[in-house]
Amino acid sequence: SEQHSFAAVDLGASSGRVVVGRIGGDKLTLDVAHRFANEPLPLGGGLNWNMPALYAEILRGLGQVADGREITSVGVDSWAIDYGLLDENGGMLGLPHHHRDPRTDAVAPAVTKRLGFAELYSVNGLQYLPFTTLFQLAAASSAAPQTLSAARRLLLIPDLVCYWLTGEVGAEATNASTTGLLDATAHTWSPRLAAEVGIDPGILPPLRWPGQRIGAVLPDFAGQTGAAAGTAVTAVASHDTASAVIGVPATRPDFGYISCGTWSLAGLELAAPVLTPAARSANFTNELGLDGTTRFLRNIMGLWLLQETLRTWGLDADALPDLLAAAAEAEAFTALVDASDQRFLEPGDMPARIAAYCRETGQPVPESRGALVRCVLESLALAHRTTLRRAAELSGRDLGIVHLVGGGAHNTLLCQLTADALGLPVVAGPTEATAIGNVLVQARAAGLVRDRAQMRALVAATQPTRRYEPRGNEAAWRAAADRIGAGHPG
Ligand code: ADP
Ligand code: LRH
Repeated sequence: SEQHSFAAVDLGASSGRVVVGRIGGDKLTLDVAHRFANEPLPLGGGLNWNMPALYAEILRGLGQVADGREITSVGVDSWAIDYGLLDENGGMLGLPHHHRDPRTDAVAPAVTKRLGFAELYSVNGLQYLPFTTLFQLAAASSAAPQTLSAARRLLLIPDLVCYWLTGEVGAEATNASTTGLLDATAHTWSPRLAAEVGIDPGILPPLRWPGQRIGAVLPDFAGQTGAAAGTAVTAVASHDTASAVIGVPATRPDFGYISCGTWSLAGLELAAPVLTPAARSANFTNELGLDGTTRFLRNIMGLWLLQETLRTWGLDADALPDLLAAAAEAEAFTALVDASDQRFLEPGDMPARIAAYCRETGQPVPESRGALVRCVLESLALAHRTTLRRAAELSGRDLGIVHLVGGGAHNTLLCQLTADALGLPVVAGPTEATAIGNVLVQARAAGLVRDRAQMRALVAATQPTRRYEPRGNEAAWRAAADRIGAGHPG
């Protein structure tokens, strides 16, 4: 049958890529056309995203993709929560802030106290994360009220990129669900919460849904990229985690997923949100997935711990294989940290923070680099266990298999430790599940695939994965879990 090509722009917190996915019949192939680093830019004392630089890389990537290939449409996804503001002429009011910017440190607890966590949770269903859009806006409305009152539109990162490509504004719903301003049950903006944090609800654009046509690539950009003018831009599940969950190659219903990159997002796909007091006090989030599903999950610090450790040591990713080999040789369970602890959120000296954590909790401080990396990976595996088991309990669902997707699927030690910790098989891969989920939603809009089950079957049949069996040391992992407690956030 005929093949169609789709371009996926996928911006992760540490790197971005422009990917071409080809779909036809029972085939799905993926080709990473352009990969680029995503380096935050400290500007004016804060931590910002360098959106102009990222946009230039996106244009470069789209240019390569368009070169000699017919693209049916383009879709854009990125990390969630962060946003840009447009003025009345459509100009961007400063660079978007990074969610690791400390500007929300004091504001988030104060706003939570004022509005009440139970009340907030009953509306937006979100776990407490100090950097949720609603808290960032509260911080902005006290620190930079003029900027906020000059704003005519608030656009999340993928929506901002789509605006630059097409001139059309909108708020894609899966990503809008991470702002704290979306009603988790009604799937509409909450003007009341917007007003509570000091913004004009009118700056929130109309919602749009995965699969909807956004518009056509503007002629001047078509000129720059070599893309055919008029190429369609399609709304995908623009929250990268939502796209990653679509790209999970699950073939049975009792699966849990871990989208493991800079963050580790561990949870379940459910038919409806779980807004119970138990889910709230376990700090589980209810984000919106494809077709109105709920992504019931928690944020775990993820490979950020390892990235910042390498940066502190002055090493780059080339050093990973040797470090992981040393970690595999290091003694097991000497020190463990709570990989959800907010003290690890901001950029900084991760080995020093881990050492401080160990001292505070009466554990030995990892002495070698191998021991420290072991501590990080065991702590992540433990958080994967605690989170997924809790998700199953809170939702009354069975958990029989775990899919780990994203860059973390390259980390064989982490995958094995995760299987051991959970006592369940872990299927690792695809590493580019997010780009695949992006492509699949475009393919559905073009009529090439039907539903989530068919999308996942296609991924399972076409993409390489690796299966890890648990090595059966439940007693040791239970003891480790007892040492760290339930892994509650700070
Ligand atoms: P994000 O989407 O958040 O930018 P990715 O899904 O691209 O993140 O994952 C990036 C992470 O994947 C890196 O921080 C690194 O820890 C891990 N990773 C990537 N390639 C490898 C590899 N070859 N071996 C081990 N880990 C890897
Ligand atoms: C992962 C992710 C995650 C959000 C965070 C800001 O890239 O989108 O789901 O919590 O970034």
